[in-house]
Amino acid sequence: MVAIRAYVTTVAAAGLLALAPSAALAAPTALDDGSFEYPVAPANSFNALKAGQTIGPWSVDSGSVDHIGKGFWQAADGDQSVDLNGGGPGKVSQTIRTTAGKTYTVSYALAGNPEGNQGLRTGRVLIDGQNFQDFSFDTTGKTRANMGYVGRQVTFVATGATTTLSFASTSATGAYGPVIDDVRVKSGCCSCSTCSD
Ligand SMILES: [Ca+2]
Repeated sequence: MVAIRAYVTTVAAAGLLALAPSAALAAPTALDDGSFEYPVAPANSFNALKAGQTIGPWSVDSGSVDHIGKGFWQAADGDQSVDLNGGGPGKVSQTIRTTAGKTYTVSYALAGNPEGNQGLRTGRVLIDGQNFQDFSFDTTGKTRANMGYVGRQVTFVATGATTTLSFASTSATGAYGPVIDDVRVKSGCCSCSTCSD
């Protein structure tokens, strides 16, 4: 009787797993749309998004950001990117599957909104809400057609089955913030050979 009960429990557990998102069986890291290509933002324009709204799999957690459409300015990958300042500093996050104790490397392309008063645009990468990397980008001399993206990376060790990755502006530069695109997460250390910092 005990054995039968154990069997039934196992089947029930498997049934629950089958009902979970199919992503549960996918690769160990699963950042979705790190290029901000979905949804499609207005061409030659952008969508202004506030805290509580989403950009595909990304959530806007605080402040406001602009989801930049094709043609508005150069993207680092694909057509679209994100200005982490909408009306002011904002923050976007995505929770990914991780394995506790494993090392992961986040790489991303960084630039800044070249409009307004050119100069430094600043922000940070947060892992589970903790500041893991401050970044800055100088937009001096940059244009919408030549954004001057640079590759950056940051490495973290996961502490749980999920990890929340966030990019936040710390830039008190009004509507002109740091710009990110082409976010990738790979297991292991320092896999981005072209990245600096
Ligand atoms: Ca993109």
